[in-house]
Amino acid sequence: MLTDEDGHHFDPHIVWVETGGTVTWTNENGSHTTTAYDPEFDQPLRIPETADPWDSGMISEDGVTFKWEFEVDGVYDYYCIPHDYRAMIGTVIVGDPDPHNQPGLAEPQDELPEEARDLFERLNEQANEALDHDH
Ligand SMILES: [Cu+2]
Repeated sequence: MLTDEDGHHFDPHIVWVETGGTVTWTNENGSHTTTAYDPEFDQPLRIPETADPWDSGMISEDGVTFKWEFEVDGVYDYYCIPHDYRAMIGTVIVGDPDPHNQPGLAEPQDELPEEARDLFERLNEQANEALDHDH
């Protein structure tokens, strides 16, 4: 998670882990969250329906990490609460999910900020391509 002259980012934007794998986010600089797209946080659902959503809370110190273990195969979209409007969003692919019926691969909802919608279209393309090759 970082802020630079180009804006605010998760780097990389997409990661792919095994079922049960853990993702660790590290705050390089700035103040950020990693938060699942889930109605629990007043957002559209963009993670598997049976999965638990996560929210790191605000992380403002450099080097602080947040870890989350992913038990359910699927595509998970997440965002940074203060910077989603600047497209600070990311995707975690877990296991070997069926690309059909993944909320995380749906068309980005109209209520999402425009910059986030644009990036989601690109990330969805990359994720679909990766999963197609896999099948
Ligand atoms: Cu941020």
